[in-house]
Amino acid sequence: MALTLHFMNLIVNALKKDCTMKKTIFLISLFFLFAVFVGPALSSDHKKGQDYGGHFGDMDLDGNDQVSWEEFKKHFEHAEKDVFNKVDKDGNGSIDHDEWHEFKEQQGYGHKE
Ligand SMILES: [Ca+2]
Ligand SMILES: [Ca+2]
Repeated sequence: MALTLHFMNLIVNALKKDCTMKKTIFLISLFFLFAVFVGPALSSDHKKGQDYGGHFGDMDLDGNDQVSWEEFKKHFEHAEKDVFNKVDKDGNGSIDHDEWHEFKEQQGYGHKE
């Protein structure tokens, strides 16, 4: 991570220079704050707060083997139409089994237990 390296460089430079202990401690604290709060946020940003995992059958409320946007919205609290359209590869307005499993594989959900 470029930002992490940047902070490490700051600390190293601070140590090299005739800088006070206070400044060094400040920079190290900053680094830890960054690692604890910003790091996890950056590494999980591809999910954008909504975890699109789940079983097809759980989403298909009326059991017609198609998940409509209405059903998708009910299943995912923060569902985005963009994501739905992306999953609906053939653009017929609903997600079928194949489209859903293809999407999950792309997102890496296929390897989760
Ligand atoms: Ca349905
Ligand atoms: Ca479709």
